[in-house]
Amino acid sequence: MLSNHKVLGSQVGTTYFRMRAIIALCAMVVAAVQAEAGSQLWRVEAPSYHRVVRALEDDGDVDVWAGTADHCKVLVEGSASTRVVRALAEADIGHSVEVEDMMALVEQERTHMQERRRKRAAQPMDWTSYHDMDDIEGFIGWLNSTGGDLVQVASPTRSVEGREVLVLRINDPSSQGVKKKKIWIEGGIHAREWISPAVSTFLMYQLVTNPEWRDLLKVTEWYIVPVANPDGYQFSFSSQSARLWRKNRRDNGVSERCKGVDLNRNWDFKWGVGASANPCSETYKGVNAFSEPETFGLQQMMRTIPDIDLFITFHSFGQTVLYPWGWTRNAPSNAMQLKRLAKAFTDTVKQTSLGKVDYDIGGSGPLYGLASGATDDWAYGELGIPFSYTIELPDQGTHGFLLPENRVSSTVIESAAGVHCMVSLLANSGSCARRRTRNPSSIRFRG
Ligand code: 0X9
Ligand code: ZN
Repeated sequence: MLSNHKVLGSQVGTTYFRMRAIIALCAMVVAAVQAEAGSQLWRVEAPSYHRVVRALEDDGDVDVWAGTADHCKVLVEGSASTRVVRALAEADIGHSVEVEDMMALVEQERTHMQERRRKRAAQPMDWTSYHDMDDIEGFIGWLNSTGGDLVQVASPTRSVEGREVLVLRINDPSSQGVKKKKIWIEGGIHAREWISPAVSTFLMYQLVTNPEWRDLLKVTEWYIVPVANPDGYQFSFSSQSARLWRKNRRDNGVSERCKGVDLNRNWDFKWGVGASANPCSETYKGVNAFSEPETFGLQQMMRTIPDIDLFITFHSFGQTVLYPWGWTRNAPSNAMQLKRLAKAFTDTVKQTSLGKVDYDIGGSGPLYGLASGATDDWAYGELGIPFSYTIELPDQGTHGFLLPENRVSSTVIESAAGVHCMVSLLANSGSCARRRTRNPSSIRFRG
């Protein structure tokens, strides 16, 4: 299955990178959770950080999907509905039902996907549809053999269910003697956010196959984790009732419904603030920081790479670039620079989408409410990576996690352009470099 003849040398733990033959994943037989009928999306007239909403979330009665300063959107299962109504009424908080039958939307998505699949030629990977772990693993195998010296594949850890958590290093060994900027990209830590692995795999594809990215590769080296939560991701493909799964697949010894740890509450930085101790909650932090093999293994590998310059984790949804901190509302010391680099992303996306896709920028704590144990805070606070972001990909809530497949290609293209600009600016090379040659037509002559 794995051979060792393409081993990365000095600065990274050598056991990590191994030539990887294309292997089919062993089909995991998963006992599907039957989501209760009657899951609804509610608008609640209080922010997500309101005491009552927080308590309901901690108890696993609601799953907070989005929010502003005056309201939030929460998913409520049929069986929890009476409890939620009572708790909101007692606190005099209004609510209304926005989506009567969430499962009907999931079913609609599935039907569309099946129709598209029937029409399309047998094609293992593309960015006009979503792909499960089999397809992604196959694609990584293909990239590894196509990319030659540019690509190395590491498997620093296995998931709870035994899947490999893969990391691709993309580096041009022919350009030596340059101090390269190091970029770590994380995708798919939340299972249901399918657009995230799509963007991460597209970035790999661009770096390896697109000549326009070659100049950037002379001055940068990349580490890309396409799916940090492979068990949860694969599970979310397994049935309609599993489509909205967020956590990993840890058996917490409670019930099928209460499986899983939120891997984005499990990193060891101010672990526990704004996260739940209840296994049934969507934001369950685990029994201790780094209790999960997925997060533990990834942090171990990240620590072996000195001086990472930029960290990005792709999530959805919300169209927002978030920078630290998430554990406090205080601004980080280099907030100005963080905002500036974030703007390179958002401006480029706006331009590439011809004005259609507009992102917000802000601190995680102030914009999304306090939540600790996320990768971005750990990367920034523990590793000292100066530029650390969570990018909440489209949309702004129309489809939410169920972003239609016909939005995949535009989203990956716009996001890749945004990342290209950020990295060009950081490495001072390429499309967004600081010292750009002036466009002669923009030079004005007097007289
Ligand atoms: O809550 C999260 O984990 C992220 N949002 S999501 O809707 N994709 O689940 C935001 C994480 C922001 N970062 C920190 N809170 N540190
Ligand atoms: Zn997420």
